[in-house]
Amino acid sequence: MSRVKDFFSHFLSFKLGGFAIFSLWIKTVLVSFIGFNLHVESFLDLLLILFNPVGSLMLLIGFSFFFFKKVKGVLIVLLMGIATGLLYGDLLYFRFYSDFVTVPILFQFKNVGGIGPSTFELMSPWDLLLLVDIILAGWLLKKMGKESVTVSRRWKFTYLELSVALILITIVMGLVKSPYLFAESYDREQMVKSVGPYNYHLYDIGIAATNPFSHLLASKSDTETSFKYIKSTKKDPSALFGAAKGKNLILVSMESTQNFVINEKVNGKEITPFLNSLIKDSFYFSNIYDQTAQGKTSDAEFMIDTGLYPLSSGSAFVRKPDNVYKSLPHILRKREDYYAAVFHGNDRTFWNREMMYETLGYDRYFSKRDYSVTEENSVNYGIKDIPFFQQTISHLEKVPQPFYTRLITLTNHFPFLLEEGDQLIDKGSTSEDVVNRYVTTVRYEDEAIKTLFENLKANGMYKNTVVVLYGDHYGISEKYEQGVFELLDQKDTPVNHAKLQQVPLIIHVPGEEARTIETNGGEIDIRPTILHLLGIESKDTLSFGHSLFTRREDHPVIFRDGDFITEKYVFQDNVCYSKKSEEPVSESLCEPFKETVRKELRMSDDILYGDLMRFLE
Ligand code: GP9
Ligand code: MN
Repeated sequence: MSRVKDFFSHFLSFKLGGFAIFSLWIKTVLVSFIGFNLHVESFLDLLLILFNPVGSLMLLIGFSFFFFKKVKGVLIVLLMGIATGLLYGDLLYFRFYSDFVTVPILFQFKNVGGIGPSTFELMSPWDLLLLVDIILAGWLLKKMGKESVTVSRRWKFTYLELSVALILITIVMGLVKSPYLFAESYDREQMVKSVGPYNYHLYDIGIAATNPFSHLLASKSDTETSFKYIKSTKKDPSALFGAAKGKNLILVSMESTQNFVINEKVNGKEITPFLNSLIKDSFYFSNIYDQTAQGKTSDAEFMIDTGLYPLSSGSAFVRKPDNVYKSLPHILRKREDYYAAVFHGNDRTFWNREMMYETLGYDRYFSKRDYSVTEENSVNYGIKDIPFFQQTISHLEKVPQPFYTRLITLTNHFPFLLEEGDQLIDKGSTSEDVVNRYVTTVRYEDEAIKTLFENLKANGMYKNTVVVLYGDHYGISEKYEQGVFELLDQKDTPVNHAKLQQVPLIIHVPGEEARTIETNGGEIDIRPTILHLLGIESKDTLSFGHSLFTRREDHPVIFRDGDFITEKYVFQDNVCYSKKSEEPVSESLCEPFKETVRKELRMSDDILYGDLMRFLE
């Protein structure tokens, strides 16, 4: 009892420290609710958000006296600055990405640059309020002059014990709320909501530091469970198995292209007239979802080439270029002696492509240095799509056949810039300028793809070539989505938001009859679909996804943050919605799929972190 009394009498004299903890707590809670827009589904959620920063903030401010006899006021102000800086960094990152930063992301900035648009654009004058308490603390410190609190060893220990106990209670409460909190640590919103932003960062740092050990500890026996599971999900081939055997393959990665542009008009004009006409002569998969994570374009490439899910944090291209992969180039070379190449007008190091393409087994990477890139033929990130395709064709003509190639477009990239002369359609007239511009860059990309087909017809390759066109990921982030809803005349609902994450997938096999295939699927299914058409059984690889010609509707489309979509339901931010009514429904309806989601993400991560493919023949 005397210990408690002693603690409180000390704490009362710990004025500046108490103020710091209190004000930082208020700020963190406000930023969590307003800035991170954390969804509160239950009373426990509310309690968690209110409670979870306390222990870590106490611990942080404790560093103003843990190693000293007296409390160091200046350190308190400094620590307030650090905590506020961290919180503000998180806030800016969240405003752009609707996500929380991870350690690997910080390391990948050298490959991809930091936050895309100018950081200033993400700031608001209201943000200055975050400084008010620090200024006040500085003023208090000045007023206190030489006045300082002496702290006993005993008080230090009690304080430390209390802080750690509060952190532990936070974690236990988090686990009560979500028993799979750590198994699902890829769900960063759930993590931040449960343990708070500061503990989340500590956990993330811990994971990043211990990841290398998975590689050391892995052995061949670790591949068995995954093999068993993957084999159990295989289905019999369809009649189209081998329909494109031996043909050349061209994959076109359509930058930031979402499915909503297909058959959509602005001022009476189609946004994608060429793709719309191509669909009438191709397999069009109309319910394919973007499954990429922080690795964006490279994640889409990664899924297609390896059949693995992307990493939950950072890009696998940047983080795992030294692994062994049973990639498409390797498989196609071994079975059918295909030549593999990638064409892209950007720097070789972007997304660590140069290194990763070698690992994936590409024979050649035609990058910026193989193109004539001038100021006139460039915009935004680099060479415009029309000159890009024109120059690609002459490279392609020299490549040995049969080939497996990927052509990566670039013009339709945020912030969607294009000179007037290249704008072939009116800008949109929504309240979001980003969306209005997006329409014009997509229209330009469509024109560029048309030139690709014209060239393939002109040089005779067309008849013997399968062209797979896919949107790599969303272009309009949640921040600007309102504009899309205006364009489509839709309501901003969770289910509509989920549907906006669809990307177009068109597979053009010359001579095959057109078909629109409405099966739900994702980018992870592109590889097995291609292998299916080429007539190659891929039973000996550790990879996920299903041929879209035979994919079963009871298999969920899995997103990297643990969300998923099934035939009838959308599971998003831990809420189960009915696709039909667009309303939340009982969680038990989504429950049966969760085990599959956890299992696949976990296995895919184990394969990547343990580099398990090195154990396969
Ligand atoms: C850059 C291009 C765009 O080379 O792939 O990258 P993104 O930002 O879309 O991942
Ligand atoms: Mn991209």
